[in-house]
Amino acid sequence: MAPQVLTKATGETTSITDLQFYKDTIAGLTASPKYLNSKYFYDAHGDKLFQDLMNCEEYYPTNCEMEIFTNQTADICEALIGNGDAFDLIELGAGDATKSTKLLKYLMDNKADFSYLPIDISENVISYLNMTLPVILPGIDITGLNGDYFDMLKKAADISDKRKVVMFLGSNIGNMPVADAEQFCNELRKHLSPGDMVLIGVDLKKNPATVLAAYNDKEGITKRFNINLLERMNRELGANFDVNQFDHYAMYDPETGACKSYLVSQAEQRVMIGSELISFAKDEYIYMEISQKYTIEQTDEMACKSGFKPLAHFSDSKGWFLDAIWQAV
Ligand code: AVJ
Repeated sequence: MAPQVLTKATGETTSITDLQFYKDTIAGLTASPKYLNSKYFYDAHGDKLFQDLMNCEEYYPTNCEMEIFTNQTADICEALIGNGDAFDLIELGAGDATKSTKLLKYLMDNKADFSYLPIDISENVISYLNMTLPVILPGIDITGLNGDYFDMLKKAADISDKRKVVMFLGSNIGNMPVADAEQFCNELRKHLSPGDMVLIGVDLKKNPATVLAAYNDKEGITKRFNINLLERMNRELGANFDVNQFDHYAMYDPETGACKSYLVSQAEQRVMIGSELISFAKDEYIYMEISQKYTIEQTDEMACKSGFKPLAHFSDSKGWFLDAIWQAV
């Protein structure tokens, strides 16, 4: 994207490489109540903080899904291979692909006929994968795509007409409220053909204290992860947030399965973003992220409602996380 020049109130200029980030930020911070989109957490700093989170004691989803992919690799892969027709293995939000590498290795070892197309919103992630995966998995056919999921899915369909297997792991689906998740599954189905598959990772409802602890870790990594978005605005949009004036608040509602994160203004304060003045009252919050939890039954329902048939369920030994295979009907 061509850099855009933003003139600040002071007359100084900053160049903005991501105009959509700017527009979404202003829309969210001028709304009432204020909100930001958690998809912007993942710049290079955010990627690193998420790595730290995955290694932190309370954050269980990654370990659970890793256990599933480690102990049930063959069953999962054989289901995806099906009758053996060539396929495009597309991964939405690939991250560092640690989990999918388990599957990719099995597929390579068993000479499955597939191409791997990781899609990620982070350019940083895609260039990393394009560079490192061919070293870890010599001979892998990989084409990393940097951009929005559905734009890149369209591109993937243009590249080849092979059958598609779409992976959406790590409970990334949880970053949408339920209605949006249903809408997302409908949209995903529209980009696929009958027989195509989805491998989706979903964090399950469980002891509320366990869920809350994962989003309210003692070390404060989740807090830094949220605060990083304000720092990213300072870096990329020339904003002047004093991040010490914000605290992190996480909550989990076991009835709805919604786990939400907020940043709360510790004082009455004003922030400039370009020429835009944003005022915060003391205790005013910014709604930062939802991490929705489901029951297995709810995920089956979501599949059926959006034109898929649930084919298989894979769970970890604690029953905390689900990887499901859905087939487009
Ligand atoms: C990467 C979206 C699955 O919601 O659990 C971790 C991101 N946020 N801690 C999640 C996250 C706070 C994570 N996902």
